[in-house]
Amino acid sequence: MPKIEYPNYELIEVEVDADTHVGQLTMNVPKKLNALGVPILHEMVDGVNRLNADRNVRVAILTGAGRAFCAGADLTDSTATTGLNEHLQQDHRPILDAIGKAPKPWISAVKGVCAGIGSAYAMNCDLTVMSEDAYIYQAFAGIGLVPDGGATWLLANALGRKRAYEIIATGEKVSAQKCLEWGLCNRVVPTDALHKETRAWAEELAQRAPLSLRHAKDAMRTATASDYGTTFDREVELQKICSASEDSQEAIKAFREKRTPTFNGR
Ligand code: T3D
Repeated sequence: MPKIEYPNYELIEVEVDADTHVGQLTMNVPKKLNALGVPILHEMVDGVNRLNADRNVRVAILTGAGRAFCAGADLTDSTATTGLNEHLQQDHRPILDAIGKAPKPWISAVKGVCAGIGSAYAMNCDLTVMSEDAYIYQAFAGIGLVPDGGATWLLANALGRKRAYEIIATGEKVSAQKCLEWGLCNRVVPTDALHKETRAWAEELAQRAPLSLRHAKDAMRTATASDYGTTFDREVELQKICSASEDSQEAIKAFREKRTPTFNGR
C-alpha cells in the first residue's frame, strides 16, 4: 500500500492516526472564523484528496479550529464578489464532490457558527456532530445571494421544501438542538466534548467493514437522487461487490466462530 505523504499546510491541519484509522482535516483560520477564501480552498482540495486516497484512513473528520466551524465565504477575499460562478465550480465543487463521493465516511464536527457555504460543507458530510453552542446560518439572503455549494439540495433533502425555504429566507440561526430535531445533525454534545466525542464515534465506525461503509454511502447518495427502481438496481451492484469481499467472508466466519471479525478493507 503506497504511503500517503501530507505536506505542511499553512491554513489547514491534517492529522492521521494510523492505529485508529481516523483522519482529520481542520480549517485553521480562527481569526476569521475559518471563512473560506481561495488560498484555504486550494489546501483543502489537496488535503481532502489525500485523506480519501489514504487506505490507512477509514473515517475522516472535517472541523474548524477555534470557536467556529466556518463563517462561509471569506468576505475580505474579492473572489467572493467577482468571478463567483467560476470560483464556485473551480474551487468549491472539487472539494464538495470529493467529500460527497469519497470512498469513506466524512463526519463534520461543528462548533459555533456554521454559515453560508460553510454550512454546505458540514451538511455534505455523511454524519454531523454539533456542539451545544453551534448553529447553522443560511447567511446568503443577508448579503443578497442565494445558497450555494449544493446547500439548497442538501437542505431540501433533509428538511423538505418549506422548512428549507423558511430558514433560507429568514436567515434564522438554527440551533444545534433544532438541527437535531430536524435531521440536520446526528448528535449534539457538550461544547468542550465535541472533538473527543466525534473522535470516539469515528474510531468506533472505523472498526466496521470499510467496503460496507463505502458502498452504503454510495447507495444512500443514489437513494436521495433517484427513484426506487434505480436505487434497487444500485444496491444489487454494490451488494455483489460487498458479498464477494474478504471482509464479508471474514464476518460470516467470525459469526460462526463466535468472535469479533477483523476487517482489512478488501
Ligand atoms: O467562496 C465563495 O465566495 C462562495 C460564496 C459563498 C456564499 C456565502 O458563504 S455567503 C455567507 C458569507 N458569510 C457571512 O455573511 C457571515 C458573515 N459573518 C457574520 O455575520 C458574523 O461574523 C457571524 C454571525 C458569522 C459571527 O458573529 P460573531 O459576533 O460571533 O463574530 P464576529 O465578531 O462578527 O467575527 C469574528 C471575526 O471574524 C471578525 O474579525 P475581526 O473584526 O475580529 O478582525 C470578523 O470580521 C471575521 N469574520 C466573520 N465572518 C467572516 C469574517 N471574515 C471574513 N469573512 C467572513 N465571512
